[in-house]
Amino acid sequence: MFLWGTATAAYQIEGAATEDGRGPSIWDTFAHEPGRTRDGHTGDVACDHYHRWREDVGLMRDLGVNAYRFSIAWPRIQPEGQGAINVKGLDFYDALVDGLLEAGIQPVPTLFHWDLPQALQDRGGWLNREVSEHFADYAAVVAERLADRIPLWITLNEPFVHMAYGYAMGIHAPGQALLLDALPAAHHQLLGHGLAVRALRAAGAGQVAITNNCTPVWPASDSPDDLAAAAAYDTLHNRLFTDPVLLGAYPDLDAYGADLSFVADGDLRTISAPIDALGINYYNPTRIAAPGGPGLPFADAGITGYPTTAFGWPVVPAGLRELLNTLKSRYGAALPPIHITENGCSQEDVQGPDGTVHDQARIDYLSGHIEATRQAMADGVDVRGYFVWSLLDNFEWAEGYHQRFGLVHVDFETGRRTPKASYAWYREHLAGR
Ligand code: IFM
Repeated sequence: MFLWGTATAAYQIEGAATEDGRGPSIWDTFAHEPGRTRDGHTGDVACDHYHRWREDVGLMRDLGVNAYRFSIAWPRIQPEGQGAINVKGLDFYDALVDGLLEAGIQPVPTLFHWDLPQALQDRGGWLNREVSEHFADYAAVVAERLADRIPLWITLNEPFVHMAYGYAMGIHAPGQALLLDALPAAHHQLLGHGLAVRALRAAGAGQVAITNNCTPVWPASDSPDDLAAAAAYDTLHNRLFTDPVLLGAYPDLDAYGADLSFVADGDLRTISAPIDALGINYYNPTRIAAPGGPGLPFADAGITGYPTTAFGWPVVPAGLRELLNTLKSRYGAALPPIHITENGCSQEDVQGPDGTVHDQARIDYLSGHIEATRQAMADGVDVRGYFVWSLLDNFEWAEGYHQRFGLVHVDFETGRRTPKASYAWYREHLAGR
């Protein structure tokens, strides 16, 4: 059965940041530091999904999706990131999973969507190899409770973005700007993934996947310098997180002069434990030129000539077909079935007098990308699912509540949910299948 779903993440929607024993995460800390997020927004309340989850499951049931990708907040399960288990945290997700199944919706949990327990950050976060082992222990705790009802697990969400924005550039939590010294945070996330795959299997989990955020990389010209820069960027953004998982080897990182001494014997064997699916989050391609000076071996050349989202991201549905075909040719038989675990756009949504948002641009975005997925499947790419980002308008990280991605409008003062025109469009699309 093809999975048609929506996706969310814990810190972006749950709120209830200090309730029922939840410990602080790096995002609680970061968002409360002055100047870190736009207008000082935090996820303290967010969409209040922790209290309103039944209503949200009802919205999905009426929408007609057969799957829901959500994330589990590690600090709800282990407030200190290791050791003591908070049973109320497990109870919350247990009830959510049962509620979804009763509504005919397959639960697809992600174990880590960036909300690392602060106590582990205090020990270095993902720069510390030990965190990989704590992650596997946490995965086992969750799976022991839920594995009997979960068809598909996702270990990590977008380890590239977490490393690049969180550890290299300081735009996301934990707010470190280490540039290439952030690379151990890539390796330890991947090691955590591999150890978690083992732990999930031992706990009787069904299918296991990892979700990467991938981008087709377009060289700004055919000049050898631009081609080399594009290859270097492709290595950092795409291959660094997928080659070790699917091929058991890091790509050539010479362009970065990287010192990989943090890779221990046996790590790549652990990281490349077989997985059942690859999650792909696609938003847009990236155009890359040679750098104008010293520093990183690439420069973002920007893309013009396409419509843009409220974030300014170019809307290029054909990029998704290109990406899926590139993955197929790059990894061949090593490529497992793919789920598009996120795809969607922020728009300048305006509520009409009746409360409805007529978000035609979002409808165009989604229909274009679903068509691109269909074309890639016709090309021979094995795609098994498509999840819209996002069910609800939510906390968009450093942008706070300013970027709205939802099929459902959320009034962040009252928590009121109002389905948008795109919700009605997706419902019709699903009903037609
Ligand atoms: O909101 C994020 C999500 O958490 C991860 N993928 C991209 C989305 C839009 O920026």
